[in-house]
Amino acid sequence: MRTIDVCVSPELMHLYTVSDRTVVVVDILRATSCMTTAFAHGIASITPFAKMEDCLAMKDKGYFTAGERDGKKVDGFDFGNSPFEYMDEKLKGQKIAFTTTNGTQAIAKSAGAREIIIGSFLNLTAVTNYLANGTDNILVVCAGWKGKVNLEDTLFAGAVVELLKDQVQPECDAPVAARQLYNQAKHDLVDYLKDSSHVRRLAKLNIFKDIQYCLTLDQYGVVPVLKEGKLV
Ligand code: 3SL
Repeated sequence: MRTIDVCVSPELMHLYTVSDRTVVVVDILRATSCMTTAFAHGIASITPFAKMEDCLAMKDKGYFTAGERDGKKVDGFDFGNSPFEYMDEKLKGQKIAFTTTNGTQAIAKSAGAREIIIGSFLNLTAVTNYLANGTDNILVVCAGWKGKVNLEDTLFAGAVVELLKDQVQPECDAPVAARQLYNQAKHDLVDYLKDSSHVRRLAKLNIFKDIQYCLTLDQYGVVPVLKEGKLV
């Protein structure tokens, strides 16, 4: 039987071999929710960067620049990290260079994986169908917050484990715990997460609308895949 594991923080990536796995990177609040939304609204590609200066340099190469640090849009960037910005008609068919505090760092730390895909609650069923049709063992990489664990990414990982429970076997207790948490939380994710650290952080920025949206299931059927450094 195929296996699934959950890396609850990118700081733990040294514990995992990824060269033969499909890795699902998740940053529910909000990087991978933005990416999913952008592809659902017709973006051509998103190139993720760990470093801000590398991202900004893409401006001269015909890219829109986008992202945040500590939740706030970076000065000089075209777009921030609200999923609602990625519904903009003017982004259709365009290329974005994107950097965020945790999400794009988690993608960088997953380098070397056989395949990297992007997950969010917005494309949960599309992601699990994609994984169900594959043959690789699976690793869900949670972006967390600056190396620390967060609840919303762990819940997404648990949702993937729950939906694939008949096809894949947990490798350690992280997927088992994530699944149990998701089953406790699934009836009302917004309520379950109300005291979580990043919800409190984003609430200070007054973006409750983003939180609610990012916790909505199955809005889109897209599955962004990393190919030659670009999500397509
Ligand atoms: O860290 C990230 O990648 C972001 O998604 C964080 S924030 O939601 O924009 O604060």
